[in-house]
Formats: sequence, C-alpha cells, structure tokens
Amino acid sequence: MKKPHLQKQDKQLYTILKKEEDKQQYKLSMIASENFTSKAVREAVGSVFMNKYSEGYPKKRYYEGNYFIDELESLAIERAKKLFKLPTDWGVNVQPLSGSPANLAVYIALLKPHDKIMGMYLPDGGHLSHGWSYNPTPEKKGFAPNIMFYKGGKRKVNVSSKFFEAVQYKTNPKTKMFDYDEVEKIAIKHKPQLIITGGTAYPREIDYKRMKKIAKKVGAYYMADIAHEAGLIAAGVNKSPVGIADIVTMTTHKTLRCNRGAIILAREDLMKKINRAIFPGLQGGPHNHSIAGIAVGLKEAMAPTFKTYAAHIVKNAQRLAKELQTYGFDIVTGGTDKHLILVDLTNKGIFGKKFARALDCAGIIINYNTMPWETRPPADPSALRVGTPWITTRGMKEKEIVVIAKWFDEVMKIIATWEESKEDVPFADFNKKAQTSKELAKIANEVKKLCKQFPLDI
Ligand code: DSN
Repeated sequence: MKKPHLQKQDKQLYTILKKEEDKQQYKLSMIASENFTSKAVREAVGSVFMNKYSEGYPKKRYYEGNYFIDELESLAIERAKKLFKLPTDWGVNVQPLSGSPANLAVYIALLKPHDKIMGMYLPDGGHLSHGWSYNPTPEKKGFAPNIMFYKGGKRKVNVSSKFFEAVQYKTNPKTKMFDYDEVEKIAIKHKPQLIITGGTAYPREIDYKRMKKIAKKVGAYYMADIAHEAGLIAAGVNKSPVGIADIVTMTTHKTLRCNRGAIILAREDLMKKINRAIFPGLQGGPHNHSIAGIAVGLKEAMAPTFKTYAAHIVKNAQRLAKELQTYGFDIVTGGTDKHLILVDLTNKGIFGKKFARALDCAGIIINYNTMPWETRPPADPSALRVGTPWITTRGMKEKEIVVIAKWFDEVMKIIATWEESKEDVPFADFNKKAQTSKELAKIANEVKKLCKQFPLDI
C-alpha cells in the first residue's frame, strides 16, 4: 500500500513501518494466532470510520450523525449471522475490542462477582481470560501435579480470577486430550456457574455437545471461546458450537483473517444482557474502523475460496506434524485437527525459548509454549506452538511444508552443537550466538528466497 503522506510527514515512524513490512514479507510467520489481512480489510481499517463516536447500538445511539455507522454495524452483524449460520433466536455483538474484553463482558453479563467459572488449565492450552492464577513459589511453579483439576494460585494475574472464583480442568495425562468424564466429575464437584472451552494451544477438536451436556447437568452456562478456530468453523472444516453452546466468543484476526477485534454470538435472551455489559458496562465508543474491517473480512470468509483456504490450513498443519515426526520431533497428541501443532522438545534437550530464538534468526517466527502436564516455567517452557494460517495465506502447500520441516531440523541440529550438555549455555550467550550464526543466517536467506516466491500483497 502506498503511504506517501506518512513517508513525507513522519520519516521516523515510516522507517519503523517499512522494517516491519519487510520482516513480514521476508520471514515466515508461524505463530498460530497470526494471519495476514487483505488490502481491502486494511483499507477499511484505515478509513474515516475511525473518526466517529457512536456509543450505543444501531438506531439507539447517544451521538448524532450515526446513520452510516448504523448501516455499517448492521451489515457486520448480518454477515456474522450468515457466516456462522446463526439460529433465528441468536444475536451478535461486533463491538468487543478484542477477545479478553469479549469474554469479560460475558462474565459481567451472566455472573455475579465471586461466582465460579471453570475453564481449561492454561498450561494445557487454555487462555488467561478463562480464570488463570498461579503460585509464585518456585517449588510449586503455579502448576498442579498429579491431579486433574487446578484450584488456582495466590497470584490472581487476570481479572477473570480476581473477580470470579476459578477452577480449571486439565487434559488426560496420557493422551493429553480432553477427558470428558473427568471434566464432568470436576463440574459436579465444583458446581461452576459458567463452563468454558477453547484457548490457545489445544490441537484437537472439542466435543461441544458433550460439554453442553455437562454444563446442563450442573446448571451452568456453557461458553465456547473459538478465537483460534473461528475461520475453520466458518469454513465448515471444524465443527461449530453455534446452537449448542449458550454463548460463543471469538477474536477475528486469527484463522478468520480479519483485522483485530472480537465477536460474541449468543441466544437473544443472553445477548440482551451481553450487549448491556459491553456498553455501557465495559466499553465506550466502538472502534468503527475495526468493525468496518471485520465486515469486509467476514464477506471474504463467505467466498468459496475461503473454504479451500481453511481446508489447506489444516492439511498443511497435519503434513507439518508428520514431517517433523520423521525428524524425531514429538508432536503432542500425535497430530492435529486444526491450524496448530504443539512440539514437545523434551527429547531434544533444548527447549522452546532457545529453539524459538534460533528459528527467528533463521527467518521463521514462532512462539515457545507450555504443553499439557508442563513442568517448566511459562517463560521457558518445554514446547513450541507452530501454526499454518499465515503461510497458507501466502499460498504455501505441502511441498513448501516439507522444506520448512527440514529447516526446523537443521536449526535444531545447529544449536545442538552449541550445547555440550543439557542447557549449559546461558540464554544471553545463546542469543548472541544465534544472532551472529552464519549457519542460521544461511537458512534465513533460503527462507527469504521462498518468501519471494510467495509474496504478501503489502
Ligand atoms: N495471544 C493469543 C494467542 O497467541 O493465542 C491469545 O490471546
């Protein structure tokens, strides 16, 4: 996109922007929660819609001059209804600023302070906003060994654990997958008012019907947070919780490939309360330029090409899991149903933080991650989370995945020569070494060549 004004008016910022553009163009982003939006989405986000205040909802605003904003918001709502095949008695809110505020709005709408919420244990793949808290003491590290649920720690780091009581269910220690019988037992024991599924690093599909049954049994609402899978669900590649869960929340900028923002779907009776919780409960004026970008992205997601795209995200992730396994990488749960895989690095003896740093120096951007039954601290955990939404947007397919997996192996082999015994190089030294490594720079150069064959429409 041409930015003549910025270049003339603010060279300093323009230079930073150009560097970010070049990095996005010439490195591979494999962060599972990231994607690359179309020019049309970016044009809408950068539009004059950002100049308008519009507290309230269509036709019920507290400022004049909102006739076109009403049209815009109604269009975004209609498109969300169509894309996610909403039952007629369900409604939509497109105003949440992002995923955590969307979830918080649901809690504020449906719960009283100190009511109990039950979500997935964060290190197993849950989300901070699903009630996370931990214990700062080194011997406990915030984790809950040997039991299937977690009652939380003293450090209430998220508002969801500060204002509500939280209990969290874990995955099965053997399969690292949902153990629905255990989840049911925990729900019966703790009687939460709200049960939550979804999160950031769970590679398998969730049985929404079973979860709804469990919630019903204990008289809880059931909220499915589909932030990561929204695009896959919209495309019909993953199953949908719409019409099963009581509430569905999502961010819009991951597999759904819109700009940053969030959407809440719920039965109309609940949506009335949720609307009030968003405004005036939690937010002021909606970010109309974000809603405009989301409306454009939702239209893009209705096109048949988006279905093919979403199917390819999953194919690429599944192929990547298989290829990495041939290089001796352990894949948590043995594979994936979605856009992400979790690589358990325990057998390699070099963990997520160092491997992610080295991969970045080799042109592949990724994030280190905790994994089910994690024993290491979240700032230096055992695993790597790898996602395929962005590289699939570039048009990469299985052929490129094979090459990418080979690079993972090469990078691991290079850094393994730096460590004589497990973890003996301090991180600062490791980082210096990675940044000046000719071998990693050589791979980065190959990555750049591949990226040039699959350019982003910047
Ligand atoms: N930060 C997002 C992710 O990476 O999954 C979740 O909020």
